[in-house]
Amino acid sequence: MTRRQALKTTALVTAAAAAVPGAMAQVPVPTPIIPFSLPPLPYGFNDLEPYIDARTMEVHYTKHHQAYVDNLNKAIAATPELTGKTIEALLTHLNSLPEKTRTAIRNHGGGHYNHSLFWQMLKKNSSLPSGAFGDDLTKTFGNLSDFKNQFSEIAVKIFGSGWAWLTHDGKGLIIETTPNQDTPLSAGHYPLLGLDVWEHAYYLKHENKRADYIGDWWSVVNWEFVTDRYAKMGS
Ligand code: MN3
Repeated sequence: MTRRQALKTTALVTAAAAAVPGAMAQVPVPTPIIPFSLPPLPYGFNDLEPYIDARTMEVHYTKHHQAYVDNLNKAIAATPELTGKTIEALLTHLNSLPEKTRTAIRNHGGGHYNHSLFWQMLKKNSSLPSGAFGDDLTKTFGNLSDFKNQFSEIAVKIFGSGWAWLTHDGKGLIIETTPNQDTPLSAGHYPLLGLDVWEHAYYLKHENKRADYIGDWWSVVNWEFVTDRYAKMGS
């Protein structure tokens, strides 16, 4: 019997023993489940130039977002009873999460969720808001330019790191902000458009000039995605 055959035989015997209740058997180490991964970027790093530069896109996606994913997976590994839950389910019910990993999931899970949305909310040469979304946006904020002004004013004033959002709170469209990587989901709000104002999102190109970054960001907002997301709301 070769060593390989011997190992195979041992494995079979172990498996058979494991099937017998109470039998002394070594429990095989299960393949670790890695629940979350970096979603594919729907464009190349340089496709949003000159508004968002390639280097910022690359670092933001491959380093920052990847770190949120890795740390979220570590938190899930530490509380395996959460394995298989969607990111939306985890973030919507933060208070029901085990205390041990609640903060890690809030921060890193929030980072993963927010960035996964953020990449999809960017596109060069998008068409403008339309359909029911376009109508409701106008009814709530005035014309598109009025909305942009109100949103920009709120986003520029966020102290420290966080996000500005257009959400639906169950009654209508609102502009709101969240600190750090908190997400509107945790307040029961449905995010439609989000702007990352962490310095890592703009510092390489825009340095400390957040207002310039916001001005450039409007040129690459994917209104088609937002319009579509509004139409799918509640479904
Ligand atoms: Mn970011």
